[in-house]
Amino acid sequence: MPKTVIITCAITGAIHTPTMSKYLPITPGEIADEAIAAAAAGASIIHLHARDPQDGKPTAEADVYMEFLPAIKQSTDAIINITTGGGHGMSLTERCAGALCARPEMASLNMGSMNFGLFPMLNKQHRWTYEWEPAYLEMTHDFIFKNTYKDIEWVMKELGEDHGARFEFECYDMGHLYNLAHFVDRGLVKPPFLIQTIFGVLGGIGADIDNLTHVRHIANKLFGEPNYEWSILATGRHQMRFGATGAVLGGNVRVGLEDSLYISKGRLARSNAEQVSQIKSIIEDLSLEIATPTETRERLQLKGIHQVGF
Ligand code: KMH
Ligand code: ZN
Repeated sequence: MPKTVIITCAITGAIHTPTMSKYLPITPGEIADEAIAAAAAGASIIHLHARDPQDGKPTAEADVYMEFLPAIKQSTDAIINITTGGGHGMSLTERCAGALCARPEMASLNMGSMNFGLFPMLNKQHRWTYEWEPAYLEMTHDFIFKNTYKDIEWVMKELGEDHGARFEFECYDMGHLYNLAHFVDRGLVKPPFLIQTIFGVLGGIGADIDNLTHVRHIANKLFGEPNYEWSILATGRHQMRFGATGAVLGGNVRVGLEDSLYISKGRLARSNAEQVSQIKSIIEDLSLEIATPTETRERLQLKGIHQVGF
């Protein structure tokens, strides 16, 4: 029997800006509503960032996270996964402030330093609602998303060892898989690993299906099932095609407005739940089943909803 497919939904992220889509959730209330609806639609993991409620800029304020986390916990049994990637331009401690305060079951962990180019999106828009938006995108022309070995070790210690969080290992390129294997060799992280392989970020591996199969092949060699759960996310228009192909190849899938604002060519997704419903029906049309939060917790050996700090 094929395994059930774990759907992660990344609700708002720090890549898109408010002018790009009126459906991008900004305020704590919007983020909570979108997360609850995505969970009801079939997502068992909810990946979260926070935004300044006034202007939608990614924020590091733990207080803002605390305005939406309890509501999501009360209304769903989905697993809450908090970013340690934060927003572009934040320091590592700023990036981790929400996760350190909330001590979630899961947190993201970015597996290498890299270029992370958002500036091509400047060409898609001519009028911006907020001044920070074009400046934020432009800044990525000369920006390194810094995740040194020391940074990664710090997150592993502060969140993993000290608070029992398990990680969504964000791997944007082949080298990131080898970085994870290095930490496994040193005994700093233990299986099972949720390895989120990411395609289509400018600065990471491209959204070519040959890369998808190659990544799977190398991950099997480095980690081998059942030591890891493979998950796939692709940006923008590649989102559903990669999700569907990944599911066929035995993977789990991430969708959400963090990664793509669209539901089909030229059509903005009206909600995160719309993307979750779409990938769920693709999965079910393939005669596969989606995982429940209970199954996901068991497979990833998570500490449980009662062990969090919110
Ligand atoms: N904010 C991006 C630079 C994560 O959540 O850990 C990367 C990111 C990944 O959002
Ligand atoms: Zn994220």
